[in-house]
Amino acid sequence: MSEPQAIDALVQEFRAGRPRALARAITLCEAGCGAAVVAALYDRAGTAMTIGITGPPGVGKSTLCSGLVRSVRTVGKRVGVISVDPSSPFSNGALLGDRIRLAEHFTDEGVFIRSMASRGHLGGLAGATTDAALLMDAFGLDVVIVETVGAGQNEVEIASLAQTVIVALQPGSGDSVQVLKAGILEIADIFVVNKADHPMANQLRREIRSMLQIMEYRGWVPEIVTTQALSGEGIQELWASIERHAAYLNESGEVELRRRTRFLHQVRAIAAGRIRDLIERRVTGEGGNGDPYAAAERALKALGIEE
Ligand SMILES: Nc1nc2c(ncn2[C@@H]2O[C@H](COP(=O)(O)OP(=O)(O)O)[C@@H](O)[C@H]2O)c(=O)[nH]1
Ligand SMILES: [Mg+2]
Repeated sequence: MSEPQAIDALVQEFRAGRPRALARAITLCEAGCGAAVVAALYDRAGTAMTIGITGPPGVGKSTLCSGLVRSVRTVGKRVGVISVDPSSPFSNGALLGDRIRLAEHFTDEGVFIRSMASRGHLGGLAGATTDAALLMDAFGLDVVIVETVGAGQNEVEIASLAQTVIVALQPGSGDSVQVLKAGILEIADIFVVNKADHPMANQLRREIRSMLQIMEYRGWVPEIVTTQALSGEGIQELWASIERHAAYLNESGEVELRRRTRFLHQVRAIAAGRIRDLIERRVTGEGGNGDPYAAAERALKALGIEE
């Protein structure tokens, strides 16, 4: 089979609803070869509810995911989960944790679980993860949840990927204030204070609330939900909060704004990734000698980019 034929066959299987085709399509995107598949399936996407869960390692993101999956499944909807491996020294442990926490859903045909490395072809979440979320949407999954460790760039990127961003924090960790400062306040739609069985849970709630008071929100003001993900306590409230936020997005028309922002972000990431690759190849070819400004100028000129 030629490559276009193979893509056609894959797209057909995907349209027929075969989970294997979804898995293979995502693998292609991870390898940086997903453009044709995404192009063929793009018009099917746009109906899924997309939820991002971010926060420091160990706060209970995967356990929350698992609880949310349960909530979604009880109303008979199909759900996809993408766990993003931060490619850090934590990564193996984190990935294993994600899989253990989600284990009860592995045999459920209405649940599609995928772990991914965040350093894909295009770098960051913007590449393969965005494609994977889009493909799950196009596959007809009703809800897509993306779990990422809040480290650096990811927080901001998750905001352009998900309609509803959940920031999970845990009491007594001391890093909550640090986390709150690092651009999180701007992107969180819902704060989860997990591990409410911890004695400092109320203090964390207060900390978050006072931070929120400093912000000037227009429209949606982030809600704070307290959970014990392990026992399932508060998960219903979290789901209710997610639904309120979704309703707000629809009623206010902000859903369209977010969709456009996401589109722009994707286009920029894809184009920037291509340019980066081309420049890298060129500079490597030159051997990397001499004045870097002049070398950059030559590389841009070779790409036909001039100011
Ligand atoms: N005490 C307590 N532990 C929890 C709770 N939720 C999750 N955990 C535990 O916290 C640890 C990290 O959870 P995990 O979901 O893997 O965190 P992640 O790294 O943010 O995905 C696991 O041992 C969980 O069992 C909770 O509500 N209370
Ligand atoms: Mg996890």
